[in-house]
Amino acid sequence: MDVVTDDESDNIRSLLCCCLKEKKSSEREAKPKRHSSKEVIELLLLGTENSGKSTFLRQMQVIHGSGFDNEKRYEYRPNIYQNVFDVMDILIYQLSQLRIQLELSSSLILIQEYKESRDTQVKLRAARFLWQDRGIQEVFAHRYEYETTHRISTCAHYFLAHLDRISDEGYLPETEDIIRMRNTTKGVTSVSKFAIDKHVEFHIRDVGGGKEERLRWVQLLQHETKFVVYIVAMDEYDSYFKTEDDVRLYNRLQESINVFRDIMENEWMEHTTFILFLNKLDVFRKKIKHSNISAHFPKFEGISNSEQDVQNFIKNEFHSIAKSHGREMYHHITQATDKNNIRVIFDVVKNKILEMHFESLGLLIK
Ligand SMILES: Nc1nc2c(ncn2[C@@H]2O[C@H](COP(=O)(O)OP(=O)(O)O)[C@@H](O)[C@H]2O)c(=O)[nH]1
Ligand SMILES: [Mg+2]
Repeated sequence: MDVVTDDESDNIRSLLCCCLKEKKSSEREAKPKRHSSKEVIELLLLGTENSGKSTFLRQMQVIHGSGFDNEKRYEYRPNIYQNVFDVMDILIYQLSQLRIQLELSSSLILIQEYKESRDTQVKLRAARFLWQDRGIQEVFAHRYEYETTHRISTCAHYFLAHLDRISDEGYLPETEDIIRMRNTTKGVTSVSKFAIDKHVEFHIRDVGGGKEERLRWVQLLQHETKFVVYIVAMDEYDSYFKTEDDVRLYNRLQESINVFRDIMENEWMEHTTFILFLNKLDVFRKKIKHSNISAHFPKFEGISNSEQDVQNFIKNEFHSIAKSHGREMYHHITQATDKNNIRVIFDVVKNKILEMHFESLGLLIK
């Protein structure tokens, strides 16, 4: 859970603005880069924490990279275990907070075992049996009541549902597990290179989206970034986080809009093309059936359980900011966990980027 004080948040935002403004326009001319004989296109992934940046990049590794070999899969094991422990820690804690009864008396011993053991396999086994207890499942069903302080990751249910497989000693993560894994990105990860064809290579950079991590965006944005994919978790319209003093609640979608505005307000970003990904379509679709966006965004006008109306509203929140800065922006509705969806969307994005890139070099023959 990402908790910072208001002051900290304001400081970070103003620092982001100042640093961005420092760059002189003469320094920001985007220069095409060449590595050997290939044209290199740099793409930076931005967006608040949990929006799907790393998932998109891992999906690219599957579609346009070499996927994950066994060694790599093995390396992901602790991370996947941590996804299980993160959710189980919260469920056990909230069990007592919500005063929900366990279904089975044996679960009490399992909780003790889970809490006290330092052995990964013992903890996994305990988690596996605990998840079968209806009391624990009930705590999970109440997750929206405590998500402001103890957020349960989007794919937590997937990992709990696959605990039989994951808790096996010989477990080797499947591609789907790696795609769905939550891994808090710290710092700027190295560039992932994808050879799209003989002539073009995409260099995609993923960064941490947490508040304290956003300072690092400055260094990257000063780095002649021509193309930015800004990712938004559409399902966050009814989700909040608390600041350290526990007084104010901040809407996560509003936070993403604010961060986007901060970036747009910087004049030296004028050479950067933004592509908006409205992500987590699957979660969003389920959510709008029971959660009314008007309760969180009173200015919403439309039918609250209409996928199209709510999507248009969210999309327009971002487009109006881009437009007020005279910027054109492309957007796509995405589901980063869905390989086919990302394959198709990236193909469209790639073609558009190539068109713009070669046009800027004066190489496009119309
Ligand atoms: N169901 C679903 N989960 C998603 C989608 N995109 C990302 N996630 C999950 O959301 C969590 C956070 O994603 P991540 O890529 O780590 O976000 P980041 O902080 O922006 O890098 C992970 O568990 C992902 O598997 C999506 O479109 N649908
Ligand atoms: Mg990440």
